Amino acid sequence: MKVLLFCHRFNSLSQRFYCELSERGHEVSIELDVHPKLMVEAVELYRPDLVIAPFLKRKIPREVWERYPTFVVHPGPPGDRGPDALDWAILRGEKEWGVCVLKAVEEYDAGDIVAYRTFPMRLAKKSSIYRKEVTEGAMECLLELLEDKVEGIPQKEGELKPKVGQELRKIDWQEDSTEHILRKAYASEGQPGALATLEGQEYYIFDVHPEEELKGKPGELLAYRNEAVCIGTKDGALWVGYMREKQKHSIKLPALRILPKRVAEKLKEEPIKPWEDVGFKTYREIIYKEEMGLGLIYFNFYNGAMSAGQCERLLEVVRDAKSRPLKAIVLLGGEDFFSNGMNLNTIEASDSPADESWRNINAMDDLCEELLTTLDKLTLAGLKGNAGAGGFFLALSCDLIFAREGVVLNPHYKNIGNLYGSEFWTYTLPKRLGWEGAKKLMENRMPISSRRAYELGLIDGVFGKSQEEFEEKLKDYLKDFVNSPEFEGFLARRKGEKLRDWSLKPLSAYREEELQRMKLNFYGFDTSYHIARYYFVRRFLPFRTPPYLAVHRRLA
Ligand code: COA
Ligand code: THG
Repeated sequence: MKVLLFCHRFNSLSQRFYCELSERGHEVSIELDVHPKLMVEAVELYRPDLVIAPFLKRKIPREVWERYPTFVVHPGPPGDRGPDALDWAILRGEKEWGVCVLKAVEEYDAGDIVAYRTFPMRLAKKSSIYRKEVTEGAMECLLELLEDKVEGIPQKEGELKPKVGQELRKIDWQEDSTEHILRKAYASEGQPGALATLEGQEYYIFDVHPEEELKGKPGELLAYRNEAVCIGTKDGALWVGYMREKQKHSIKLPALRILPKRVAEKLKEEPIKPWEDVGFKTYREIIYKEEMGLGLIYFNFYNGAMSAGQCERLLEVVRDAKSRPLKAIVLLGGEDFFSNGMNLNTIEASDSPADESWRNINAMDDLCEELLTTLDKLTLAGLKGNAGAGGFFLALSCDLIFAREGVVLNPHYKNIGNLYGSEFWTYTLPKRLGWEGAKKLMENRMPISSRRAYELGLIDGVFGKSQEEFEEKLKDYLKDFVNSPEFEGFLARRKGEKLRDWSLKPLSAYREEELQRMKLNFYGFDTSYHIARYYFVRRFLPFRTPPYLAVHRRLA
């Protein structure tokens, strides 16, 4: 079939739909929501068998849904309608929620329901519910839709819920309990953020975590840890990891970088070491655990973006693990993302983005080098969530890579202004795919599923539907493997192979060659990287669908 996807942005759900459809043999093209006229033009150019809107805010014109079978994904159960479905569900404390695929009609979300799933709600960030429960549910609905045995059921009578305004999201430090503040912030996570007043100034807050030890006056800044700040509430305290200034198109940054210097400087540090086992809820950036000879490293960096400082902190933990009596070092990334590579936001906000890019990529490379040169232990990356660009190649610098089913990978650097890329990809990628295969993958610039990556030989295994199942299976496999008779032989062969490779061409030569090309991206005449990053971090919407997404526009 020819499937056209309408998206507000080519976000994680749209990418998952793209992978699952194209890998099942369908031809998929994408039209971003730029203007209703262009949506009509897109179907006329492409003449699709099916139109699906996985993530769309604007109305699909009548000319489209009258002539082509057209379906929308709504992140709510039957009977629910409107633009901020998950936001309402979190604010109202719904116990059960869902996702529907419905037929597009004139009225928003009022068409027949062709498939739906329900799930128990967690008290969690909107973006987390969206990336896990909603995405998995929507995928199952999509597969039902493709099987074509679907009989629509009429959407229940229900009024269209309006958008959630800032009056419901805004934090009232005097009145709101910690739980209420968490709900407001969770319901607003990702976009648009919840407004909060700190030291007389209003900010949008993100990446909010509960705190069970520290206490302080409501709205009072109490401490910092890494670059997050702890704030008192009327019944306790909480942590804010990221903030954004109030004006439009400001950049989300670690909280400590947004607060005025005079405020930040007065805060006292409340550090926790990665290996410390605290028995209460609080904010942790990197957690290190040991289990039966395995060194497990978790790093929950917001949006998977790794600033130079975060790379350095992670490097230190990897170095410590290397010196421990372990069989394996296991990188487990964060919950929503494994990693998305260097942090474009902190780069953009620095005094010299070119210098900061250089610092960040070198910090990423130091981390990869430390992993690559681990010869007496197994290194392994376990991808519970998505990975892209340098974040994927960070995983590739480990001996083995396993991923959860349904993970979406962007194993290339093309999407931010044609970066050449580093992280030793010129060493690790051709080893797995050969030079031809590596080149093809790098030039493709579209996402692929973990399953496809496994078929290509890019990763070593795919299993587990949920993150819990994935992590459990991964640990079980590893505990067997590191104690099996084959293990020492595996390590010895791996070591021999690496040393042979590096006697032909030293690892440092790969790094230098890549960084020479990156230097041109950062400091050269072609400014595409700086321009692409400028628009990316400010979340500007595209003013046209790029031809690499819109197959129909390429043919035309
Ligand atoms: N450096 C810095 N930032 C990076 C990065 C890097 N290297 N790599 C990725 N990121 C950031 C992106 O900027 C983006 O940030 P943002 O959250 O501030 O926009 C984020 O990582 C990943 O975003 P994306 O892939 O676009 O989104 P998503 O699909 O994973 O989730 C949601 C975003 C959940 C907020 C959004 O899709 C949503 O609101 N969904 C609900 C939709 C809904 O309710 N629809 C109803 C019908 S209208
Ligand atoms: N039918 C058609 N187009 C659609 C949907 C549909 N486009 C996507 C849409 N479903 C997804 N769901 C919604 C539901 C409500 C709103 C947006 C997307 C909504 N939006 C405006 C707002 O944000 O305030 C309302 C103003 C406007 O219409 O411009 O309410 O089922 N054909």
